[in-house]
Amino acid sequence: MLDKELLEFLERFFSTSNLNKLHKTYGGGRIFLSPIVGVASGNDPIFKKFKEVVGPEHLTPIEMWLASGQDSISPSKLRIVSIVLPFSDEIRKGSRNAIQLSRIKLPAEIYSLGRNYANAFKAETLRQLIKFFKKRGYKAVAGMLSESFSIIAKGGFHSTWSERHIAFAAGLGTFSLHEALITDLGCNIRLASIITNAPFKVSSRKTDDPYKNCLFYGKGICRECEKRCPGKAIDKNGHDKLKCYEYGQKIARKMIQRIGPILKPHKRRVNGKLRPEVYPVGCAFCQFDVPCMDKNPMANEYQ
Ligand code: B12
Ligand code: SF4
Ligand code: SF4
Repeated sequence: MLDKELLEFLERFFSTSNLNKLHKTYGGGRIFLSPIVGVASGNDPIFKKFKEVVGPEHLTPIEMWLASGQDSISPSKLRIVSIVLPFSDEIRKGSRNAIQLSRIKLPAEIYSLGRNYANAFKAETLRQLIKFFKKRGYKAVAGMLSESFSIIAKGGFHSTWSERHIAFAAGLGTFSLHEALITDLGCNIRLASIITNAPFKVSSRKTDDPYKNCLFYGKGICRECEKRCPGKAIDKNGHDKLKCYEYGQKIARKMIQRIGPILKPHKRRVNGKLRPEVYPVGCAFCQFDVPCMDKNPMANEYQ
């Protein structure tokens, strides 16, 4: 019953919120299509494993719950609802209009705008969900909104709450050659999550193999993401976060000159400290027009 109410609530919010709309100069259409959700249990041992595979700073759900000011509770009573936000077909089609400058390839402006507006919409979705739970007598906290959330930049990048790992725990998908999570709705998505004491049914994880949904790891074929990456950040050994970050910075410098006045600012905490506002505009060539863009290309292997 609660599961149904949650999905209806999200469906309504996604279709009515003005924050889920592009700027009118770009047609004012939807940024995200309808979401899907998965649920993990707070006592799933995988959350302890994440301290090894993400980093020791990565918080378990109970640690994030307590760090966000909630009272003590048995981890088995916590549920972590992970949400997949798929980009609209309009943005996916529009992404074919990449911009080739003399020295750099920029994503289509419509993608950069959608990616930039995504942060405000995700944050508002989580604030509305906290109210949704409160109204029904439950408590909820969102890692992304917590002061305990920080990106950790030490040589590479990780964080105290990795949405892809949370989504993996909730059975929504697996990692891949380009490192994005490939879900049933593909990899061209964004992710958010919320921790609650509401008694949701836990979703079953269809696989414990962290790379099952990628054609390269599953069948040794594809590597389309590698071909499409203008930052040379992907090869057969995986994704180079530093090269990816540096290419993204180059894009940001050029894209802000083009669409800066309609971008929204975003505040990030890095290594525990709030940084000055930034205007994220993304890149994501590796996620467009690839076999895993809007589906799980290994779905047949699950039967
Ligand atoms: C830091 C960061 C970055 C960094 C580093 C990215 C990275 N891969 O970690 C940089 C700046 C490079 C980056 C770039 C981008 N990012 Co980013 N980023 C983040 C952030 C803030 C934290 C990521 C994090 O904590 N990583 C942790 C590290 C450890 O993850 P990892 O190295 O990939 O983990 C590997 C190991 O754990 C390994 N593994 C080994 N053994 C085992 C065992 C088990 C059991 C498991 C489960 C895994 C596992 O599998 C993983 C993959 O190889 C998240 C937001 C969030 N709070 O989660 C967004 C996020 C990951 N980014 C996202 C996106 C969309 C992007 C971009 C496309 C940019 C853009 N918006 O246009 C690019 C794409 C880069 C890419 N190809 O992945 C999305 C991902 C959506 C998706 N489909 O997965 C996120 C989740 C943001 C969001 N809220 O939606 N990002
Ligand atoms: S494009 Fe192909 S190789 Fe790259 S992540 Fe997707 S399925 Fe894997
Ligand atoms: S986000 Fe851009 S630079 Fe990073 S891996 Fe994807 S295509 Fe390459």
